[in-house]
Parts: sequence; C-alpha cells; structure tokens
Amino acid sequence: MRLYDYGPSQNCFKVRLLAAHLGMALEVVPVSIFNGEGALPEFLAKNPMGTVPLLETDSGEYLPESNAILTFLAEGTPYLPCDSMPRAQVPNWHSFPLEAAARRVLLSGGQAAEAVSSPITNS
Ligand SMILES: N[C@@H](CCC(=O)N[C@@H](CS)C(=O)NCC(=O)O)C(=O)O
Repeated sequence: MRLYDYGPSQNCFKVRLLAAHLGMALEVVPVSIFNGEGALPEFLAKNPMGTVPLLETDSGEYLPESNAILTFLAEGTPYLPCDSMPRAQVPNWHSFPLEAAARRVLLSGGQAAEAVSSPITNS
C-alpha cells in the first residue's frame, strides 16, 4: 500500500504511527502541500479535496481522511475491537481532538481561534 504523505503533518503522522505499530510496510510518497503539489490535477484525480494523508490500496482504491485510514488499517487487529462498546470508543476518541478544540473556541468566545490565526509579533 502507498501513503501520500507530508512529513510535518500530524494527520499523516497518525497513519505512519499505526502502520509502524502494526508492522505494516507503507510506501510513502511525499506530497509537498505548501508547494502546491496537492492542487495538481494528477493529485486531485486521486483525492478531490487535495489533502494528505491519502492511502492507495494494492488494488488501486484511494482513501483520504486520517481517521478513515486508521480504521481501515486497524480492521482485524486489536486497535479496532470487534465488541460493540470498545469498537464504538474508536470513533469517540477520533472525534475528541476536534470536539475539544471546537469547545475551547466556543468557550473563549472566539478568542482562541483569533490567537491561533494571529501573526506572532515581537512587540
Ligand atoms: N480531516 C483531514 C484533514 C486533512 C488535511 O487538512 N491535511 C492537511 C495536512 S495536515 C493538508 O493536506 N493540507 C493541504 C490543503 O488543505 O490544501 C484528515 O484528518 O486527514
């Protein structure tokens, strides 16, 4: 399988980390997203969102979205249990970072988002 990847991306790191835990070999294809490689027609044909990570299976199917890729890779392993409650905890924890970030933004009245998007100054 092939992973379209950007080294500093945490979403890509999650996928590489799980693959390493599973002893799964992934062919890593670097995509230089800040140089526009994600917006090239040949990449958009694989993933219309233009984002990484993107998994290409051995049968040539494409799967974007880090959490979907994690779920796909984890199937049949202890990282995705069969029993319903522990299995449901997986999407629960996948949602946690986004939910936690959204709550912080909402509870701060938007100031948390402004702090993140404001340029750092030395004044
Ligand atoms: N929800 C997606 C987010 C994907 C995403 O935004 N990836 C970033 C790198 S971390 C990217 O490709 N950015 C390039 C762009 O948005 O054009 C996931 O979890 O995979």
